[in-house]
Amino acid sequence: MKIIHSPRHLGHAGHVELTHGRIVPAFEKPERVAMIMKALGERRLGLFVEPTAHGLDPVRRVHDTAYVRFLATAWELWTASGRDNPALPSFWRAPGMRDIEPDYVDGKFGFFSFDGGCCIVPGTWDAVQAGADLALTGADLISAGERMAFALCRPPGHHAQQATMGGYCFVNNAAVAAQGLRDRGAARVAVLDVDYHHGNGTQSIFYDRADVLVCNIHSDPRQAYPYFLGYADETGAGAGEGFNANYPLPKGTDYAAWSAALEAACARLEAYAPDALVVSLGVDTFKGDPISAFQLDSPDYLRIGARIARLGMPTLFVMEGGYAVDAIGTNVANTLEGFLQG
Ligand code: SP5
Ligand code: ZN
Repeated sequence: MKIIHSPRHLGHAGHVELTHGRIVPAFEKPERVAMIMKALGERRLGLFVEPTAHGLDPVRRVHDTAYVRFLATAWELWTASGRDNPALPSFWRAPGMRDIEPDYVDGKFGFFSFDGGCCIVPGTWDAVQAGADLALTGADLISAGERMAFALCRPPGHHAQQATMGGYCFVNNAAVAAQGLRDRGAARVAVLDVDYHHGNGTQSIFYDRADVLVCNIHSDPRQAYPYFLGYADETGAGAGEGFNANYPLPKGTDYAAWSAALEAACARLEAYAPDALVVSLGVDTFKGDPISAFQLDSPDYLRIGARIARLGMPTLFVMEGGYAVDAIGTNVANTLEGFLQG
């Protein structure tokens, strides 16, 4: 297995988030990657490789041009407005308001975000671009015939929509990879999102398409972030009707109930028979996660990996959430080892 990584994620550091009505140090921090690399290295689970540059065209295949322009210039605009602290939005659009990108930077931050989880610091955009390159390098490997690969993306991506950042996510790495696989000749691609939080961005990007099946297992939006998407009745629209599947689960869900949802998702994936599978791998389903409320334990991730392997599909794992830093390495390594042995 190739583990695609880059030190450029380190530029996205020292940032904050809006949580519990307070500005706090971000849960999504650089140590997450260090712990994963350490566990994967110690267990000799694969070969570490760096990405090749793919530019921004493949990012624009799933994100609006104006949004990509905003991300590329956000820090520059922020400092030009006289501030040098980590940048966060304070204003958001609501239904009924105009769909016009404002000129002033604070308006742009609100226009292109849906929460206070996406803080921009000087190195954020470089880290985000590197993340997209990791995902695309993973797509290259799978297209070239590898059975599996792991793109160790940071920051994560699955909450990022066509023109909106949120939930620590700026560019939707899994969506970039899925589209990249399509563009490399896969007729059908599936995304399986096992992060604790619903992957609203990935769902939204592919919602009206039949060529990318999106399956999400996550905490019920009635109780959990991102609150406004992820219900079971969201099954796709237009040509995409029937090609989105949500499995919302209550807070406190343990592996018995979680794995039943995985079984249901696997049945959908098998029926779809894609040419490639992208797994949005969040391990914030872990019982010790500081911002989540499922009850999975570390050995459960071995079973998850093995079950996904049994699908028999060329599989690209893309890193998403997981905030119990002490356990994140074990949980990610278990998932990948479970796959390799399964
Ligand atoms: C990629 C990813 O996992 N993003 C997650 C973004 C979550 N942001 C909102 C979290 C709200 C947490 N509330 C915590 C209550 C725990 N005491
Ligand atoms: Zn998450």
